[in-house]
Amino acid sequence: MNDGQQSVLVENEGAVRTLRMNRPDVLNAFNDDLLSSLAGEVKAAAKDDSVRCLVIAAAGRAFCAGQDLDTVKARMSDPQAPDLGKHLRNLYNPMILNLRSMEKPVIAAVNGVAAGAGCSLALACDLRIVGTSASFIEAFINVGLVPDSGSTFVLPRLVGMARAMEMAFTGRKVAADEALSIGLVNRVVADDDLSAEAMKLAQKLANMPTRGIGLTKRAFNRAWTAELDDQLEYEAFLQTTAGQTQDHIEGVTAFLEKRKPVFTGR
Ligand code: T3D
Repeated sequence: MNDGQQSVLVENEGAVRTLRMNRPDVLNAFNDDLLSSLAGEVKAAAKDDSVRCLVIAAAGRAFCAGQDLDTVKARMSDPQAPDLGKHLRNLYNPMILNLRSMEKPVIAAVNGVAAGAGCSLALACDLRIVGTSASFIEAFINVGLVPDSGSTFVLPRLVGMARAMEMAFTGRKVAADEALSIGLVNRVVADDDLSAEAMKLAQKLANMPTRGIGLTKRAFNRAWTAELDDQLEYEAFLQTTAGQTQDHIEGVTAFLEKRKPVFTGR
């Protein structure tokens, strides 16, 4: 059910696509409609070459309160409903993998609370620019669950194992200033400036060498589990590809001609 409104609003501005979660009355909690729509739009943006930067944002006073607990309660009394693991495999996991693997930058523009899978969603993005109202809660434990949708993978890599465990064990709220100080977010701005600042960053990234950013993202993704010698070889492998892009030629030529480069993403 979509509550009679579009659960994800799709906005295009130049080569930037914004996907805005739109269930503000329940702080954008994920029912299946919101989740499958968002997952579908993430996949579409990944495939669409005209999109050179993706922004995940939200309507209303919060980013996302995670899984809709009304639907969880309903599933508890339905013997035909998928178990929690199946639900993750069917809906959340493909979306998280698409965010991590798409070869273009993804920005989370976070206002208000990002809790549970909403926190994981923000963590799965490449960069997080947040309003002063933003907060992050690994809320899973508050309902007896395990952090999912990639939180156990990304969170310790961003903030270290001790902080990640404390957040996951206690389910406490981490406010924007603390999130910045522990490396959970990239930048904090005034709430009123969030959309404009996120768009400014997105437009900048959308006009950078998209192939180069995509290959860089591939390298960082792999570095999370690689050994140094393998990673050095992988960098060399990727550089062969980057060295054959039009944007590489344009970047070098523009520098030598003392003008600003015009990157096309190819
Ligand atoms: O099978 C699977 O899918 C497993 C996957 C699980 C992944 C998960 O995400 S588990 C974690 C689920 N999320 C939570 O446990 C968070 C629950 N919400 C909260 O703790 C609080 O709402 C917040 C800390 C996020 C915000 O608090 P506050 O005081 O700012 O707002 P509020 O008053 O609690 O919420 C406002 C409304 O949104 C309220 O509705 P009402 O009373 O105005 O009609 C509240 O019920 C609703 N809401 C908030 N979160 C959820 C929600 N409704 C359904 N599900 C929610 N998660």
